[in-house]
Amino acid sequence: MQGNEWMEESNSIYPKEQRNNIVVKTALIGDPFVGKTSLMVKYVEGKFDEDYIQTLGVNFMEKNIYVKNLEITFSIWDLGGQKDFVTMLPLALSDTVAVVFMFDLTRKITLQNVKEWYRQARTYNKSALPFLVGTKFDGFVTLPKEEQITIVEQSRKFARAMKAPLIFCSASHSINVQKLFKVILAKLFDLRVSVEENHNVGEPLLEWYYPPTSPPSSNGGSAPSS
Ligand SMILES: Nc1nc2c(ncn2[C@@H]2O[C@H](COP(=O)(O)OP(=O)(O)OP(=O)(O)O)[C@@H](O)[C@H]2O)c(=O)[nH]1
Ligand SMILES: [Mg+2]
Repeated sequence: MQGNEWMEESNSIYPKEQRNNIVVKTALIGDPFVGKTSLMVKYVEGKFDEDYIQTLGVNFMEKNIYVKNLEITFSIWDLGGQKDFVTMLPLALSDTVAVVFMFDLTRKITLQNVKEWYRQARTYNKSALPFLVGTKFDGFVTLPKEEQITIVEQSRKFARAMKAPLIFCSASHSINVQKLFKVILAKLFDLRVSVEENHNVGEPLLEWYYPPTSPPSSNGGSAPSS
């Protein structure tokens, strides 16, 4: 599928009555301050705010995508990372089809903590597809090279264990935000999309084939058949 076949609401050429709607509930999970709310707001509203407003409980936002006459409503559920809100995991995860486990690329502990988030999430939802997302790539590139390499290796290890695509992004610098949601749809619906992988350390990683295959062809990646 070519990128220009994905459209935002204002561009839909199909009248509402001719569209089929499908809701894709996606949950954003991870430690406080990793940038869950920022990613959601950036994707839905295209905005970024440097100020931190802690999420109390669970928030959600919606965004429509059009693929031909199919209307896909992303229903994005953003759970506050403070331990107290773990009681709301069942709500965030009920009927969820994709879980994005998020960590801050500049704070290693937040990656270690993904293990516990994953364990908890799996007790409430065993079927949702997992995704591993490293945030604040703009800060990550300022770290010493050796540290970047360690973080890349550790995050690949986690992604392999979770059988999850691995994506580094930055909400502040608009890196891989749209692509993350494209990859989610591609994995969920086994679609071919024009999202190329990136395996280069020091660049925003985008490794979404699982199990890993040979490097993507020059005309872009395609979804695996399994
Ligand atoms: N430099 C940089 N800062 C970011 C990025 N994404 C988020 N931030 C900042 O990180 C802080 C925390 O972001 P939030 O999105 O509120 O974090 P959260 O994960 O929702 O936090 P909780 O609601 O407490 O769970 C804010 O000050 C954001 O501006 C990014 O890509 N780059
Ligand atoms: Mg938040």
